[in-house]
Amino acid sequence: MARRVDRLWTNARLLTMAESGVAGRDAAGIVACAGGRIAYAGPTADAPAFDPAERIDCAGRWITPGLIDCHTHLVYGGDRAAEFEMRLKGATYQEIAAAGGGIVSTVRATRAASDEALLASAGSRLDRLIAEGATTVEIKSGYGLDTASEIRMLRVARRLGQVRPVTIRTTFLGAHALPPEANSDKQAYIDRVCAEMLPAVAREKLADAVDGFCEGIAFSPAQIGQVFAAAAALGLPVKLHADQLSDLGGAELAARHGALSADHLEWTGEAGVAAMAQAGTVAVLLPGAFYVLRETKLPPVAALRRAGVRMAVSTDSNPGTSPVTSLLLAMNMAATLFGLTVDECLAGVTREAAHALGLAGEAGTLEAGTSCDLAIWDIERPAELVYRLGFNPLHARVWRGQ
Ligand code: DI6
Ligand code: FE
Repeated sequence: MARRVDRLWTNARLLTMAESGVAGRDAAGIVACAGGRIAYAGPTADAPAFDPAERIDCAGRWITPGLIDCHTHLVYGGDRAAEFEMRLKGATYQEIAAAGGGIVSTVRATRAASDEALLASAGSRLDRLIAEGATTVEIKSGYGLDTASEIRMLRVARRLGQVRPVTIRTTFLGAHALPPEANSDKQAYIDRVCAEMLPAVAREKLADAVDGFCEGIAFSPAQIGQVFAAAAALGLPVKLHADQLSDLGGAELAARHGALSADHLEWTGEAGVAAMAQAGTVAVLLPGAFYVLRETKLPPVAALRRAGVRMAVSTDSNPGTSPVTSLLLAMNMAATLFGLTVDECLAGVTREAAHALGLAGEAGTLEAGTSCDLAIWDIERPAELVYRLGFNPLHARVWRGQ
């Protein structure tokens, strides 16, 4: 008896991204979907008999898992075009931040924006990601920096998941920068993050994870450790903006707290890589920020690879250091600037990005049981997704089987 399914995509070439096999490439494959989940994805020859309600002929197109952007700051007010112009004239990111610009200027604009304005501007950025095949997007808070504003950002992020056909994961980033009213007292602000902001966010179940910015212009390892302990007490997983502009031991700190991911990592040393490998912490590489800030210190990709650390690739979409809304471009930059292979780039925006969000087995691969999130591409070979710039060959996108 043929198994009844909702949809069957036939005559496709599959990049299943399953852990086994060379990136799970199947020259002639099918995908079957039942109840929004993949019932089968693999070679046509090995497939059981299916009786689909709908059959879609892919005419030899490639199917990958729907793309996952595992590190974004999509919700914010205003823009930072003026700061971009200042940097073109020679000011550095750190100088602008120290002078009250940078993240804090976006905090002012975000607090001043209405919920509707935040939803609209973030929605249009999200649409750019969706148009390139994204089916899961992580969104951080961190431009509110007081309880009410952080909660507002996270509510807007959650609402985006109701008004767009995409899975949204939210991350509380209260420890992103010192708000203007904090009078330079970082410790008092971190105490407030732990005692007031984080519990309020957790009470409303508005965050799937907790993040922090460990950096000279932001918070110390001890302060981030305090935030991570508070997150653990509330049962929330953690991740970290680590070693982006200097090596404060961010990778080790993240690993010590069993973080899902440590992100950026330009300044991470051997000890940090070893700690991440030991803890199973994913390395999230963010070449957009590296490019925009014209950084020269490269993340330790060869060491991460040698140590078997999973490497994800993400846009870091934010108004200051990475005004990027293209995962295809992020892959190109990860290859050209960081030396990732095509297979590493593709895994970085699918399977490994799922690991960075704690969604392994739920998204990021084409395997029986995972959410039926697909990107169907008009390409001859997968490398085209990485090597072409400003080219979007998405033919169709499927989210939860639709
Ligand atoms: N690192 C980044 O790249 C972003 N945040 C962070 O902690 C930058 C955010 C911004 O400049 O607005
Ligand atoms: Fe970031």
